[in-house]
Amino acid sequence: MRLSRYFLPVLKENPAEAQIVSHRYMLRAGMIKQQAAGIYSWLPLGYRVLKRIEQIVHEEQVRAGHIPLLMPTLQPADLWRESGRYDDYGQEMLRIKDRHERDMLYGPTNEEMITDIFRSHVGSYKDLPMTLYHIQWKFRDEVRPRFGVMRGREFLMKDGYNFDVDRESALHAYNRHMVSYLRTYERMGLTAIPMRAASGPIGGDNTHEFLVLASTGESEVFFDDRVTSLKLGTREIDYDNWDQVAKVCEEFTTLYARTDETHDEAAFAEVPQEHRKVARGIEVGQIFYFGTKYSESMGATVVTKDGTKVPVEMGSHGIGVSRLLGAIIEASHDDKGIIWPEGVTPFHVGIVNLKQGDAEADAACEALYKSVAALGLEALYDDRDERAGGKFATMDLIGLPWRITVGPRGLKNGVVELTSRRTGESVELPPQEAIERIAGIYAGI
Ligand code: 5CA
Repeated sequence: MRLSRYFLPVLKENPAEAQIVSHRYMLRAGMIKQQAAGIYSWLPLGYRVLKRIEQIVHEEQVRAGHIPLLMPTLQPADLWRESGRYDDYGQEMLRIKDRHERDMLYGPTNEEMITDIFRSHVGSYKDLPMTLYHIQWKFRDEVRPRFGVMRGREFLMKDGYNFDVDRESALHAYNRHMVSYLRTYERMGLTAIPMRAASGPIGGDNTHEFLVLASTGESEVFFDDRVTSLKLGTREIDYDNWDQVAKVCEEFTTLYARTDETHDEAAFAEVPQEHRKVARGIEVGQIFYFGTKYSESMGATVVTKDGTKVPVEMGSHGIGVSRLLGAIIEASHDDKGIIWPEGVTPFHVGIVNLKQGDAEADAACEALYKSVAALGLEALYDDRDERAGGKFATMDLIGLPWRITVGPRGLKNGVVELTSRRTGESVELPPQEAIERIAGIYAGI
Protein backbone atom coordinates (compact mmCIF):
# COMPACT_ATOMS: atom_id res chain seq x y z
CA MET A 1 0.00 0.00 0.00
CA ARG A 2 1.23 3.48 -0.87
CA LEU A 3 0.63 5.88 1.98
CA SER A 4 -0.23 8.71 -0.46
CA ARG A 5 -3.28 6.66 -1.53
CA TYR A 6 -4.18 5.15 1.83
CA PHE A 7 -6.64 6.36 4.45
CA LEU A 8 -4.64 6.77 7.64
CA PRO A 9 -6.13 9.66 9.64
CA VAL A 10 -3.31 10.07 12.20
CA LEU A 11 -3.98 12.48 15.09
CA LYS A 12 -1.19 14.78 16.29
CA GLU A 13 -2.73 15.52 19.67
CA ASN A 14 -3.58 13.10 22.44
CA PRO A 15 -7.36 12.61 22.50
CA ALA A 16 -8.69 13.81 25.85
CA GLU A 17 -11.19 10.96 26.24
CA ALA A 18 -8.58 8.19 26.18
CA GLN A 19 -7.45 7.12 29.65
CA ILE A 20 -5.17 4.22 28.76
CA VAL A 21 -2.33 3.89 26.29
CA SER A 22 -3.94 1.38 23.92
CA HIS A 23 -7.04 3.53 23.49
CA ARG A 24 -4.88 6.61 22.97
CA TYR A 25 -2.68 4.96 20.35
CA MET A 26 -5.60 3.34 18.52
CA LEU A 27 -7.21 6.75 18.14
CA ARG A 28 -3.96 8.53 17.29
CA ALA A 29 -2.93 5.91 14.74
CA GLY A 30 -6.30 6.27 12.99
CA MET A 31 -7.37 2.70 13.72
CA ILE A 32 -10.84 3.30 15.16
CA LYS A 33 -13.45 6.01 15.44
CA GLN A 34 -16.03 6.11 18.19
CA GLN A 35 -19.59 6.33 16.86
CA ALA A 36 -21.44 6.07 20.18
CA ALA A 37 -20.36 5.01 23.68
CA GLY A 38 -18.62 1.64 23.29
CA ILE A 39 -19.38 1.41 19.55
CA TYR A 40 -16.61 1.87 17.00
CA SER A 41 -15.94 2.03 13.30
CA TRP A 42 -12.85 0.10 12.32
CA LEU A 43 -10.79 2.35 10.08
CA PRO A 44 -8.51 0.66 7.53
CA LEU A 45 -5.44 0.20 9.75
CA GLY A 46 -7.47 -1.11 12.70
CA TYR A 47 -9.50 -3.33 10.39
CA ARG A 48 -6.32 -4.92 9.06
CA VAL A 49 -5.15 -5.91 12.55
CA LEU A 50 -8.63 -7.14 13.47
CA LYS A 51 -8.59 -9.40 10.38
CA ARG A 52 -5.12 -10.74 11.21
CA ILE A 53 -6.23 -11.61 14.73
CA GLU A 54 -9.38 -13.27 13.40
CA GLN A 55 -7.29 -15.31 10.97
CA ILE A 56 -5.04 -16.66 13.73
CA VAL A 57 -8.09 -17.55 15.82
CA HIS A 58 -9.64 -19.39 12.86
CA GLU A 59 -6.45 -21.29 12.06
CA GLU A 60 -5.98 -22.51 15.61
CA GLN A 61 -9.64 -23.48 16.00
CA VAL A 62 -9.57 -25.49 12.79
CA ARG A 63 -6.26 -27.09 13.86
CA ALA A 64 -8.01 -28.28 17.03
CA GLY A 65 -10.74 -29.88 14.90
CA HIS A 66 -13.43 -27.26 15.50
CA ILE A 67 -15.92 -26.33 12.78
CA PRO A 68 -16.68 -22.73 11.76
CA LEU A 69 -20.20 -21.53 10.97
CA LEU A 70 -21.97 -18.18 11.27
CA MET A 71 -25.00 -17.32 13.37
CA PRO A 72 -26.84 -13.99 13.15
CA THR A 73 -26.39 -11.04 15.50
CA LEU A 74 -30.16 -10.74 16.08
CA GLN A 75 -31.94 -13.52 17.92
CA PRO A 76 -35.59 -14.26 18.77
CA ALA A 77 -36.35 -13.80 22.47
CA ASP A 78 -38.27 -17.08 22.57
CA LEU A 79 -35.07 -19.14 22.47
CA TRP A 80 -33.88 -17.33 25.57
CA ARG A 81 -37.23 -17.86 27.28
CA GLU A 82 -36.65 -21.60 26.88
CA SER A 83 -33.38 -21.52 28.79
CA GLY A 84 -34.74 -19.05 31.33
CA ARG A 85 -32.07 -16.48 30.60
CA TYR A 86 -34.31 -13.88 28.89
CA ASP A 87 -35.38 -12.45 32.22
CA ASP A 88 -32.16 -13.26 34.08
CA TYR A 89 -29.83 -11.41 31.73
CA GLY A 90 -31.04 -8.00 32.84
CA GLN A 91 -30.11 -4.64 31.42
CA GLU A 92 -26.97 -5.81 29.65
CA MET A 93 -29.18 -7.30 26.97
CA LEU A 94 -30.25 -5.00 24.15
CA ARG A 95 -33.90 -5.83 23.51
CA ILE A 96 -35.59 -4.93 20.24
CA LYS A 97 -39.11 -5.29 18.83
CA ASP A 98 -39.60 -5.91 15.13
CA ARG A 99 -42.52 -4.44 13.12
CA HIS A 100 -44.75 -7.36 14.13
CA GLU A 101 -44.11 -6.62 17.80
CA ARG A 102 -42.01 -9.75 18.16
CA ASP A 103 -39.35 -9.65 20.86
CA MET A 104 -35.82 -9.84 19.51
CA LEU A 105 -32.43 -9.20 21.01
CA TYR A 106 -28.91 -8.43 19.84
CA GLY A 107 -26.96 -11.51 20.95
CA PRO A 108 -24.61 -11.08 23.91
CA THR A 109 -23.57 -14.76 23.43
CA ASN A 110 -25.02 -17.77 21.60
CA GLU A 111 -25.56 -20.78 23.87
CA GLU A 112 -29.30 -20.89 23.15
CA MET A 113 -29.01 -20.51 19.39
CA ILE A 114 -26.31 -23.14 18.98
CA THR A 115 -28.29 -25.55 21.18
CA ASP A 116 -31.27 -24.95 18.89
CA ILE A 117 -29.16 -25.74 15.81
CA PHE A 118 -27.85 -28.87 17.47
CA ARG A 119 -31.23 -30.22 18.57
CA SER A 120 -32.66 -29.65 15.07
CA HIS A 121 -30.02 -31.72 13.29
CA VAL A 122 -28.10 -34.02 15.61
CA GLY A 123 -29.42 -36.89 17.68
CA SER A 124 -26.82 -39.65 17.89
CA TYR A 125 -23.56 -40.26 19.70
CA LYS A 126 -22.19 -41.24 16.27
CA ASP A 127 -22.10 -37.57 15.26
CA LEU A 128 -20.05 -36.64 18.32
CA PRO A 129 -17.72 -35.17 19.41
CA MET A 130 -18.58 -31.91 17.69
CA THR A 131 -17.43 -28.36 18.32
CA LEU A 132 -18.98 -25.49 16.39
CA TYR A 133 -17.75 -21.93 16.58
CA HIS A 134 -18.17 -18.54 14.97
CA ILE A 135 -16.60 -15.13 15.05
CA GLN A 136 -19.43 -12.66 15.28
CA TRP A 137 -20.32 -9.26 16.76
CA LYS A 138 -21.92 -9.26 20.17
CA PHE A 139 -23.72 -6.55 22.06
CA ARG A 140 -23.68 -6.09 25.83
CA ASP A 141 -25.08 -2.86 27.15
CA GLU A 142 -22.24 -2.45 29.66
CA VAL A 143 -22.89 0.05 32.47
CA ARG A 144 -19.46 1.57 31.92
CA PRO A 145 -18.08 1.04 28.43
CA ARG A 146 -14.52 2.31 28.57
CA PHE A 147 -10.94 2.00 27.44
CA GLY A 148 -11.90 1.90 23.77
CA VAL A 149 -12.26 -1.58 22.31
CA MET A 150 -11.25 -3.09 25.63
CA ARG A 151 -14.72 -2.80 27.15
CA GLY A 152 -17.01 -2.04 24.26
CA ARG A 153 -20.75 -2.44 23.99
CA GLU A 154 -20.49 -3.86 20.48
CA PHE A 155 -17.48 -6.18 20.28
CA LEU A 156 -16.19 -9.06 18.22
CA MET A 157 -15.99 -12.44 19.91
CA LYS A 158 -15.04 -15.91 18.87
CA ASP A 159 -17.47 -18.20 20.65
CA GLY A 160 -17.30 -21.93 20.36
CA TYR A 161 -19.55 -24.66 21.74
CA ASN A 162 -18.68 -28.30 22.29
CA PHE A 163 -21.19 -31.16 22.21
CA ASP A 164 -20.17 -34.44 23.75
CA VAL A 165 -21.82 -37.67 24.77
CA ASP A 166 -20.46 -37.80 28.33
CA ARG A 167 -18.63 -35.79 30.95
CA GLU A 168 -15.18 -37.25 30.16
CA SER A 169 -15.29 -36.30 26.50
CA ALA A 170 -16.68 -32.86 27.39
CA LEU A 171 -13.73 -32.36 29.75
CA HIS A 172 -11.39 -33.33 26.93
CA ALA A 173 -13.10 -30.66 24.79
CA TYR A 174 -12.46 -28.17 27.60
CA ASN A 175 -8.78 -29.14 27.69
CA ARG A 176 -8.55 -29.02 23.92
CA HIS A 177 -9.81 -25.45 24.00
CA MET A 178 -7.33 -24.52 26.68
CA VAL A 179 -4.39 -25.76 24.61
CA SER A 180 -5.64 -24.21 21.36
CA TYR A 181 -6.01 -20.88 23.19
CA LEU A 182 -2.45 -21.06 24.52
CA ARG A 183 -1.19 -21.44 20.96
CA THR A 184 -3.52 -18.71 19.67
CA TYR A 185 -2.27 -16.10 22.14
CA GLU A 186 1.38 -17.07 21.71
CA ARG A 187 1.08 -16.54 17.96
CA MET A 188 -0.07 -12.99 18.74
CA GLY A 189 3.05 -12.37 20.81
CA LEU A 190 1.11 -12.53 24.09
CA THR A 191 1.60 -14.35 27.36
CA ALA A 192 -1.97 -15.16 28.44
CA ILE A 193 -2.18 -17.10 31.70
CA PRO A 194 -5.09 -19.47 32.32
CA MET A 195 -6.53 -18.65 35.74
CA ARG A 196 -9.27 -20.36 37.70
CA ALA A 197 -12.26 -18.03 37.60
CA ALA A 198 -15.98 -17.69 38.32
CA SER A 199 -18.61 -18.44 35.68
CA GLY A 200 -21.13 -15.58 36.02
CA PRO A 201 -24.23 -15.68 33.78
CA ILE A 202 -22.86 -18.44 31.50
CA GLY A 203 -23.06 -21.02 34.31
CA GLY A 204 -21.15 -24.17 35.26
CA ASP A 205 -18.44 -24.74 37.81
CA ASN A 206 -15.38 -25.46 35.71
CA THR A 207 -14.01 -22.32 34.12
CA HIS A 208 -10.72 -20.60 33.36
CA GLU A 209 -10.07 -17.06 32.21
CA PHE A 210 -6.99 -16.19 30.14
CA LEU A 211 -5.27 -13.09 31.40
CA VAL A 212 -2.63 -10.84 29.91
CA LEU A 213 -0.74 -9.02 32.64
CA ALA A 214 -1.00 -5.23 32.32
CA SER A 215 -1.20 -2.48 34.92
CA THR A 216 -4.34 -1.15 33.21
CA GLY A 217 -6.16 -4.50 33.39
CA GLU A 218 -9.59 -4.55 34.99
CA SER A 219 -9.08 -7.77 36.97
CA GLU A 220 -6.96 -8.25 40.05
CA VAL A 221 -4.94 -11.45 39.77
CA PHE A 222 -2.91 -13.57 42.20
CA PHE A 223 -0.27 -15.94 40.86
CA ASP A 224 3.00 -17.77 41.22
CA ASP A 225 5.24 -15.84 38.82
CA ARG A 226 6.86 -19.00 37.49
CA VAL A 227 3.65 -19.42 35.50
CA THR A 228 4.66 -16.47 33.28
CA SER A 229 7.65 -18.32 31.83
CA LEU A 230 5.67 -21.36 30.63
CA LYS A 231 5.57 -21.57 26.84
CA LEU A 232 3.77 -23.93 24.50
CA GLY A 233 6.22 -23.07 21.71
CA THR A 234 6.22 -25.14 18.56
CA ARG A 235 5.61 -28.54 20.13
CA GLU A 236 3.36 -30.84 18.13
CA ILE A 237 -0.06 -31.33 19.67
CA ASP A 238 -2.32 -34.20 18.70
CA TYR A 239 -5.69 -32.80 19.69
CA ASP A 240 -7.25 -36.28 19.66
CA ASN A 241 -4.76 -37.51 22.23
CA TRP A 242 -6.60 -37.03 25.54
CA ASP A 243 -3.55 -37.73 27.70
CA GLN A 244 -1.22 -35.42 25.85
CA VAL A 245 -3.72 -32.56 25.88
CA ALA A 246 -4.52 -33.12 29.58
CA LYS A 247 -0.80 -33.09 30.43
CA VAL A 248 -0.31 -29.72 28.76
CA CYS A 249 -3.28 -28.34 30.71
CA GLU A 250 -1.81 -29.72 33.92
CA GLU A 251 1.52 -28.07 33.16
CA PHE A 252 -0.17 -24.70 32.71
CA THR A 253 -2.67 -24.88 35.57
CA THR A 254 -0.78 -26.45 38.45
CA LEU A 255 1.01 -23.34 39.68
CA TYR A 256 -1.25 -20.97 41.62
CA ALA A 257 -3.03 -18.50 39.31
CA ARG A 258 -6.47 -17.11 40.17
CA THR A 259 -8.61 -14.05 39.66
CA ASP A 260 -10.00 -12.21 42.67
CA GLU A 261 -13.31 -14.09 42.32
CA THR A 262 -11.74 -17.44 43.23
CA HIS A 263 -8.67 -16.29 45.14
CA ASP A 264 -7.87 -18.38 48.22
CA GLU A 265 -5.50 -16.70 50.71
CA ALA A 266 -4.56 -19.94 52.44
CA ALA A 267 -3.56 -21.68 49.20
CA PHE A 268 -1.74 -18.56 48.01
CA ALA A 269 0.28 -18.45 51.22
CA GLU A 270 1.84 -21.77 50.24
CA VAL A 271 3.49 -20.22 47.17
CA PRO A 272 7.13 -19.37 48.06
CA GLN A 273 7.17 -15.70 48.97
CA GLU A 274 9.62 -14.65 46.23
CA HIS A 275 7.23 -16.05 43.59
CA ARG A 276 3.98 -14.71 45.07
CA LYS A 277 2.65 -11.90 42.86
CA VAL A 278 -0.44 -9.71 42.89
CA ALA A 279 -1.01 -7.75 39.71
CA ARG A 280 -3.65 -6.68 37.23
CA GLY A 281 -4.70 -8.46 34.07
CA ILE A 282 -6.80 -8.13 30.92
CA GLU A 283 -9.19 -11.01 30.30
CA VAL A 284 -8.75 -12.04 26.67
CA GLY A 285 -10.70 -15.29 26.80
CA GLN A 286 -12.70 -17.65 28.94
CA ILE A 287 -13.62 -21.32 28.72
CA PHE A 288 -16.56 -22.98 30.49
CA TYR A 289 -17.73 -26.50 31.08
CA PHE A 290 -21.38 -26.42 32.12
CA GLY A 291 -22.62 -29.92 31.32
CA THR A 292 -26.34 -30.10 30.59
CA LYS A 293 -27.45 -26.63 31.72
CA TYR A 294 -28.78 -25.67 28.26
CA SER A 295 -29.37 -29.09 26.72
CA GLU A 296 -31.73 -30.08 29.54
CA SER A 297 -33.87 -26.95 29.46
CA MET A 298 -33.93 -26.87 25.65
CA GLY A 299 -34.32 -30.59 24.96
CA ALA A 300 -31.04 -31.24 23.11
CA THR A 301 -30.52 -34.97 23.47
CA VAL A 302 -28.42 -37.72 21.93
CA VAL A 303 -28.91 -41.44 21.83
CA THR A 304 -25.91 -43.21 23.40
CA LYS A 305 -24.27 -46.45 22.29
CA ASP A 306 -26.51 -48.51 24.54
CA GLY A 307 -29.63 -46.86 23.16
CA THR A 308 -30.50 -44.48 26.01
CA LYS A 309 -31.41 -40.87 25.33
CA VAL A 310 -29.40 -38.33 27.35
CA PRO A 311 -29.06 -34.55 27.34
CA VAL A 312 -25.89 -33.63 25.47
CA GLU A 313 -22.87 -32.44 27.48
CA MET A 314 -21.74 -28.93 26.59
CA GLY A 315 -19.28 -26.16 27.23
CA SER A 316 -18.66 -22.75 25.69
CA HIS A 317 -15.42 -21.02 24.95
CA GLY A 318 -14.83 -17.38 24.09
CA ILE A 319 -12.00 -15.21 22.80
CA GLY A 320 -12.31 -11.42 22.90
CA VAL A 321 -11.18 -10.78 19.34
CA SER A 322 -11.63 -6.98 19.28
CA ARG A 323 -10.41 -6.63 22.89
CA LEU A 324 -7.19 -8.37 21.84
CA LEU A 325 -6.08 -5.31 19.87
CA GLY A 326 -6.12 -3.27 23.07
CA ALA A 327 -4.45 -6.04 25.06
CA ILE A 328 -1.64 -6.45 22.53
CA ILE A 329 -0.96 -2.71 22.53
CA GLU A 330 -1.01 -2.56 26.34
CA ALA A 331 1.60 -5.34 26.33
CA SER A 332 3.69 -3.97 23.45
CA HIS A 333 4.34 -0.24 23.06
CA ASP A 334 6.75 2.53 24.00
CA ASP A 335 6.46 6.29 24.31
CA LYS A 336 6.53 6.73 20.53
CA GLY A 337 3.69 4.38 19.75
CA ILE A 338 2.63 0.81 19.13
CA ILE A 339 5.07 -2.07 18.55
CA TRP A 340 3.16 -4.80 16.70
CA PRO A 341 4.31 -8.39 17.13
CA GLU A 342 5.06 -9.85 13.67
CA GLY A 343 2.09 -12.23 13.91
CA VAL A 344 -0.54 -9.48 13.85
CA THR A 345 1.12 -6.46 12.26
CA PRO A 346 -1.09 -4.56 9.78
CA PHE A 347 1.80 -4.37 7.28
CA HIS A 348 4.93 -6.50 7.45
CA VAL A 349 7.36 -3.69 6.70
CA GLY A 350 7.35 0.07 6.24
CA ILE A 351 9.38 1.72 3.49
CA VAL A 352 10.41 5.32 4.10
CA ASN A 353 11.64 7.37 1.19
CA LEU A 354 13.77 10.19 2.64
CA LYS A 355 13.74 12.18 -0.59
CA GLN A 356 10.57 11.75 -2.57
CA GLY A 357 11.09 12.99 -6.12
CA ASP A 358 14.76 12.01 -6.24
CA ALA A 359 14.89 9.68 -9.23
CA GLU A 360 17.25 7.18 -7.63
CA ALA A 361 15.52 7.08 -4.24
CA ASP A 362 12.10 6.71 -5.89
CA ALA A 363 13.33 3.87 -8.12
CA ALA A 364 14.97 2.03 -5.19
CA CYS A 365 11.76 2.31 -3.13
CA GLU A 366 9.63 1.07 -6.02
CA ALA A 367 11.95 -1.93 -6.46
CA LEU A 368 11.81 -2.74 -2.72
CA TYR A 369 8.04 -2.38 -2.70
CA LYS A 370 7.75 -4.91 -5.56
CA SER A 371 10.22 -7.31 -3.92
CA VAL A 372 8.21 -7.33 -0.67
CA ALA A 373 5.05 -8.13 -2.63
CA ALA A 374 6.90 -10.91 -4.48
CA LEU A 375 7.54 -12.54 -1.08
CA GLY A 376 3.79 -12.62 -0.49
CA LEU A 377 4.16 -9.90 2.17
CA GLU A 378 2.77 -6.39 2.39
CA ALA A 379 4.69 -3.14 2.65
CA LEU A 380 3.39 0.28 3.60
CA TYR A 381 5.41 2.65 1.43
CA ASP A 382 5.53 6.24 2.70
CA ASP A 383 5.77 7.96 -0.67
CA ARG A 384 4.45 11.31 0.58
CA ASP A 385 6.35 14.50 0.02
CA GLU A 386 7.01 15.05 3.73
CA ARG A 387 9.91 15.72 6.05
CA ALA A 388 11.82 12.65 7.22
CA GLY A 389 11.02 13.43 10.88
CA GLY A 390 7.28 13.36 10.21
CA LYS A 391 7.56 10.10 8.29
CA PHE A 392 9.50 8.43 11.11
CA ALA A 393 7.02 9.67 13.72
CA THR A 394 4.12 8.16 11.76
CA MET A 395 5.92 4.84 11.30
CA ASP A 396 6.81 4.70 15.01
CA LEU A 397 3.24 5.52 16.02
CA ILE A 398 1.60 2.87 13.82
CA GLY A 399 4.18 0.37 15.01
CA LEU A 400 5.23 -1.74 12.02
CA PRO A 401 7.91 -4.06 13.41
CA TRP A 402 10.38 -3.43 10.55
CA ARG A 403 11.26 -0.33 8.55
CA ILE A 404 13.47 0.09 5.51
CA THR A 405 14.75 3.65 5.09
CA VAL A 406 15.96 4.73 1.66
CA GLY A 407 17.88 7.93 0.96
CA PRO A 408 20.24 9.32 -1.69
CA ARG A 409 23.24 9.24 0.65
CA GLY A 410 22.95 5.54 1.46
CA LEU A 411 22.18 4.64 -2.12
CA LYS A 412 25.52 6.20 -3.19
CA ASN A 413 27.14 3.46 -1.10
CA GLY A 414 24.68 0.87 -2.34
CA VAL A 415 22.83 0.49 0.98
CA VAL A 416 19.50 1.05 2.67
CA GLU A 417 18.78 0.94 6.40
CA LEU A 418 16.79 -1.83 8.09
CA THR A 419 15.44 -0.85 11.52
CA SER A 420 13.73 -2.90 14.20
CA ARG A 421 10.86 -1.01 15.82
CA ARG A 422 11.25 -3.03 19.02
CA THR A 423 14.98 -2.49 19.68
CA GLY A 424 15.54 0.62 17.56
CA GLU A 425 18.61 -1.04 16.11
CA SER A 426 19.51 -0.31 12.49
CA VAL A 427 21.77 -2.06 10.02
CA GLU A 428 22.91 -0.83 6.63
CA LEU A 429 22.51 -3.42 3.90
CA PRO A 430 22.27 -3.67 0.14
CA PRO A 431 18.52 -3.61 -0.73
CA GLN A 432 18.49 -7.26 -1.78
CA GLU A 433 19.90 -8.32 1.58
CA ALA A 434 17.31 -6.25 3.41
CA ILE A 435 14.61 -8.13 1.49
CA GLU A 436 16.23 -11.46 2.37
CA ARG A 437 16.24 -10.50 6.05
CA ILE A 438 12.54 -9.64 5.89
CA ALA A 439 11.81 -12.95 4.15
CA GLY A 440 13.70 -14.79 6.90
CA ILE A 441 11.91 -12.98 9.72
CA TYR A 442 8.45 -13.83 8.40
CA ALA A 443 9.29 -17.36 7.23
CA GLY A 444 8.63 -18.76 10.69
CA ILE A 445 5.52 -16.70 11.51
N1 5CA B 1 -20.41 -17.65 25.88
C1 5CA B 1 -19.19 -17.49 26.60
C2 5CA B 1 -18.03 -18.10 25.92
S1 5CA B 1 -18.29 -18.38 24.26
C3 5CA B 1 -18.94 -16.02 26.86
O1 5CA B 1 -19.69 -15.18 26.46
N2 5CA B 1 -17.84 -15.75 27.55
S2 5CA B 1 -17.39 -14.32 28.08
O2 5CA B 1 -18.49 -13.60 28.60
O3 5CA B 1 -16.30 -14.57 28.98
O4 5CA B 1 -16.82 -13.52 26.87
C4 5CA B 1 -15.74 -14.03 26.13
C5 5CA B 1 -14.67 -12.98 25.95
O5 5CA B 1 -15.20 -11.85 25.26
C6 5CA B 1 -14.11 -12.41 27.24
O6 5CA B 1 -13.10 -13.24 27.77
C7 5CA B 1 -13.57 -11.08 26.79
O7 5CA B 1 -12.25 -11.22 26.26
C8 5CA B 1 -14.51 -10.68 25.66
N3 5CA B 1 -15.46 -9.64 26.11
C9 5CA B 1 -16.47 -9.79 27.00
N4 5CA B 1 -17.11 -8.62 27.18
C10 5CA B 1 -16.48 -7.71 26.38
C11 5CA B 1 -16.68 -6.31 26.13
N5 5CA B 1 -17.66 -5.62 26.71
N6 5CA B 1 -15.84 -5.70 25.26
C12 5CA B 1 -14.85 -6.39 24.64
N7 5CA B 1 -14.64 -7.70 24.84
C13 5CA B 1 -15.43 -8.35 25.71
